Amino acid sequence: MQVNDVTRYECEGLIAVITVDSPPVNAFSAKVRQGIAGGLEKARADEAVGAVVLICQGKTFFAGADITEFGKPVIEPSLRTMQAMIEDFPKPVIAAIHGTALGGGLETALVCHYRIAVPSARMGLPEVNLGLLPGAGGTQRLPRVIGVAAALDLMTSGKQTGAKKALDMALIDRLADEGNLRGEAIAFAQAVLDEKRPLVKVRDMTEKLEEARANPALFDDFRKANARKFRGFKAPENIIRSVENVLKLPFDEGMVQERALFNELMEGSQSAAQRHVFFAERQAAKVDDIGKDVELLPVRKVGVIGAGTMGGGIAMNFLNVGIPVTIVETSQDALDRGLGIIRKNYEVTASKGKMKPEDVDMRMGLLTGVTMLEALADMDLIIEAVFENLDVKREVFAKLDAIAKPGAILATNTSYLDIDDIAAATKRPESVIGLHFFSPANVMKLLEIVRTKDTAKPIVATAGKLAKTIGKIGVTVGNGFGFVGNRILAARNTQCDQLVLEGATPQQVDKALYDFGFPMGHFQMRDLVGLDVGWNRETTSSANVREILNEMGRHGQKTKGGYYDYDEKRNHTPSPVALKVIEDFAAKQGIARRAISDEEILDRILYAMVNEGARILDEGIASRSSDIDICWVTGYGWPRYRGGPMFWADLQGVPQVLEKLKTLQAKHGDSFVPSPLIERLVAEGKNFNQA
Ligand code: 3H9
Repeated sequence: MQVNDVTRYECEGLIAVITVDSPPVNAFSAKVRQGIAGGLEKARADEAVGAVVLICQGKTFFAGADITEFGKPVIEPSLRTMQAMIEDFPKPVIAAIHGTALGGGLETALVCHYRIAVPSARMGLPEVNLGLLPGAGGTQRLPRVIGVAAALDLMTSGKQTGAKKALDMALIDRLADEGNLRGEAIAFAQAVLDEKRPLVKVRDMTEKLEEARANPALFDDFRKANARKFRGFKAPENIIRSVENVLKLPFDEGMVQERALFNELMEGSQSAAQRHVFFAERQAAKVDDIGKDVELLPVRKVGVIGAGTMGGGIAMNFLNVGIPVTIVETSQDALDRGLGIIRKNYEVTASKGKMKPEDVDMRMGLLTGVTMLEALADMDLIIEAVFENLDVKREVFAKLDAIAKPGAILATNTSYLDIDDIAAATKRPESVIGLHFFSPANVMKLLEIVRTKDTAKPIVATAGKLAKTIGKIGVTVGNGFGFVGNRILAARNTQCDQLVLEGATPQQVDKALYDFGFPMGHFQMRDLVGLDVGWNRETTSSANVREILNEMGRHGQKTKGGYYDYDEKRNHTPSPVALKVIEDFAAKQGIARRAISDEEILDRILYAMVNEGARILDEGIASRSSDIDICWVTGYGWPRYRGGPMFWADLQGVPQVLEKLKTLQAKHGDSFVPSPLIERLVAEGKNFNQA
């Protein structure tokens, strides 16, 4: 019998089964909560019912609170009211878990009296990723089940635990056979009745807390050990404080405090930013004119041209998911070096226990190294990762055109060049696309999928699917200098270079960016990447500080000197040599150096970036402002808790952004001329998200 359109109620002997079917992920929407409450009422009223099984249909158990309801008035029963009904239910309630029990989903399983799960099920409290804490009792109940240290780790990392490990930790009571969850949950419920097992309430458990009681330093040790990881984020600290309450307060008071700490996060800008990122990541996978009907091309064999750092990293992505790769280099030496580095990378991963030793050989077994492009004739996808020079790339593509089979996807990993120009070297520009990986390519999440005016839809759709397959977040962007990410980086470059000439030091600029939340400063990043990337020894002409540093052999970390000096362990210190170069160059340019405040540094950098983002949006290079945010959060270290440059701009208010740009333009010139889009948005009373 249907309780409502997402909840079914059935009886199997003495057991009532409440089944929720609310795609896509059975989040606790008002309807779901009402359905469960309705089901429980029926089970309470029916004297023939001895126990209740709570189970879900579809791909997963409850994935948590319905995030789309956050910030709206609560419709009763709230999640907590519904949980109280379950916990205080006079008959045993058994949670039957498959898929992922996440957030409020796991918290609801924890108010059930017993839990059973299939081996493939996964469990976790990922609220921290949304800038929140588990606010439906998770911080108070999980430590009581698995202990304080393990609970802190799970909640502050958002990690998921598999069902077998969950059984070991006593997070669940029983494993069911895969595919027979309903049957086994009913049998388990019957056993609970037959054995007259008690109504176990996690809230009453205390045994697992003893270890932490004996070690009160645990919390501060945990804070210290994770200080770097948690830097800037508010949610981990609120989680820790809430777990501290588990030891200090009676359960009900702990719950009151949990709610207060949850509300504090919910009302703050960090959670809004992180929730924005959550939806923006999913939105990025959707391309307006590419529906589900667009044909996807098979990608069973991949060719990579260039076995340097980039080519090697790109190849690893495919090897990691079992797709064979043929990698091409011009000489046997370069090829051997490249293959050696890939193997070494895998061996290092294995030595850290993050990969089985036998997987190293398995992955290397999928890799073929060659020195002839002709070996790529039967590849489904070929990715070029050679030197960043238009003529070189055009030459490669002209050759590929003659070699690659019809229908093959021809991709370039260029970071700035015009892909239409590259595609024009072939007779099949519709097959050409940009796949812009970020260094290190096997680690960084972002993949800019660059679509030219000619790229065929199946090629774009296939690239999007492929991004998911290899664990990347693909953002489809248009073809234009630097696409999205690097074009905004270029705007940041201009300001950073100018700021140091006008009087700031590299470390002052870097500190401002670090304090804003970037993992490292601008000049540190340049030194890390290498100042010689894109520098040409033949044509260099001391035209800027960077060229001069390169001419002096200061290429960054690898030469122990760039904008900073580096010791053997790559620790950096301010460089008097680099500062002298900057001062001399400024003098040559007639720039009078002055004291520059941190506020000016941040304003100039951030507003220049936002302005460039607005231009990119206006030109259609990005199709939505949230795509720009995703590029910068996942590719360039923009702090997730600030949501990306365009979200940050919306938070400032678009009229304020316009005012600020006008002020900066008056003081610092034309690089701050506001994008026409900003003027239009202000006139229309809209923000970037509505552009
Ligand atoms: C919470 O529980 C707070 C409580 O502690 C306290 C409350 C008082 N709500 O990811 P997918 C949508 S906070 C609403 O592509 P997958 C998603 O936007 C919550 N919508 O699928 C997408 O929509 P669309 C804690 C949600 O198979 C669609 O579902 N829980 C929610 O790759 C498919 O999603 C979490 O943080 C939601 N909770 O992965 C879990 N979840 O199709 C968040 C998803 O329109 N969810 N959607 O783009 C996930 O991690 C993944 O979605 C999941 C499935 C692993 C479940």
